[in-house]
Amino acid sequence: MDVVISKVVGMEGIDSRPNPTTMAMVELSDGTKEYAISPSGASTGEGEQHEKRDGDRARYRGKGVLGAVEAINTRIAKVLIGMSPFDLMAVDGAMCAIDTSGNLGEIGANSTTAVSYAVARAAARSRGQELFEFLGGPTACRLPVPFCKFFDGGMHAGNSLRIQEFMWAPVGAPTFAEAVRWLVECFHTLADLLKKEGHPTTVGDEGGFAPNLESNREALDFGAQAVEKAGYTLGEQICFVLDTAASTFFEGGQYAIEPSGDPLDGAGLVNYLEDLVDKYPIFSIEDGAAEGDLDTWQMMHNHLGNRIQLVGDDVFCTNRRLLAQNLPPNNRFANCLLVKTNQIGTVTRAKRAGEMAHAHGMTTCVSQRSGDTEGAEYADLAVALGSGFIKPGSVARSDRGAKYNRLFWIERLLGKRAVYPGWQAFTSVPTLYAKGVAT
Ligand code: 2PG
Ligand code: MG
Repeated sequence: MDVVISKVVGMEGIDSRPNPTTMAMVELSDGTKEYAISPSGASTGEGEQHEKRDGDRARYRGKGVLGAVEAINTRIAKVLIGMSPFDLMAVDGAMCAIDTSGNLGEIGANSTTAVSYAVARAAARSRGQELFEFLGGPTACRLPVPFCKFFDGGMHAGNSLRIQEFMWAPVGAPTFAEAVRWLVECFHTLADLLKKEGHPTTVGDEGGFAPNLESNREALDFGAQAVEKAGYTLGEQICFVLDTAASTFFEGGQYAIEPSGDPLDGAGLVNYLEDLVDKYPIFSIEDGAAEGDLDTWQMMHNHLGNRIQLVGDDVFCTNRRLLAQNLPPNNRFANCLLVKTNQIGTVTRAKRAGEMAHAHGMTTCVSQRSGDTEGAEYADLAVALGSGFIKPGSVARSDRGAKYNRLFWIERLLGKRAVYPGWQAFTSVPTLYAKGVAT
């Protein structure tokens, strides 16, 4: 007898922030049971699929997800029961077809994300496969370079920093496991430096430190000092990566990117970022401009597109239709796609967006949400896609560490087949890619 989906159950749980979130359990006719849980963002793009919340102020300050859970237990379960779990594209397609809103507004992307991953996990387990093998097939063997957050700012912390994410990328490491060792050592060294200067070592939503610093340069100087004191070479072994999340400090055509000082217009912002790239080894910037400000994106690409990776998050929302703005016959303004499953609602859609980016010479970075969970499925998605990069947050806090730990296992499971690309992950930036070829 063919194995089919026999039960789909939704439940309300909590994420790392903590806010309520949607959990799903899927049971197959062979008795396999698997679970998954949806994450949730704070700095969300306008084009994201809809996250269904109850709005009942008497429960969880209005953030309850009982309606989304009900959608899983009724409408989604009804459609999926009896379907093959192995045809994930059909399962995901059937779920999305229930919803006529055009943005999953009726059943909620928080329902579909949890169910989609639960089905994928059950299918993999039923076949005795790892999730990355089920999703990526036998050739999936590339580990992503982790972007490790050392400072949280913007909407992810209550501190002075406007840039949301200051990160290290261990591009010179020989393996994923070594890369994480370097990051952990740098993280502890940074804690020592902060303490010495009288700053708190409490962390923000994604596990990065969240001190009140006076400028972005001060933040980068701390990051640089930590790398060097820990015994690594900045710009060779470890480089900087930023997610400015510019939409969050864009108001009235102006960007307030510094903790203090006058806001900048688009041209001013591009000059500012170019200056930072000249002074520090920053090799990737995500959402350097606001999502609706394509002129500034274009200007940024003209100035920096050949030197560094420009990652689109809010501007694409993992959506192939939005990604098409960046492909011929339109002008390219970003060379990397950020992939977040819950932004688009299903594993299949996220994977297809990543494949579309790759097919057009862009890189991909698979990402956390700031409200994340113990689930580590997107680590498997990164390997399945062969993404050059993953953004799990800092190495502190288990909601972030779960993804690093999953990738330790995947590297081990792949054994000699495992590839850690380091610099060569920068396939859309030839000058950076070449550094990996030279070493
Ligand atoms: C981002 C994400 C994840 P959020 O902007 O890239 O780091 O943040 O989940 O809050 O959208
Ligand atoms: Mg982002």
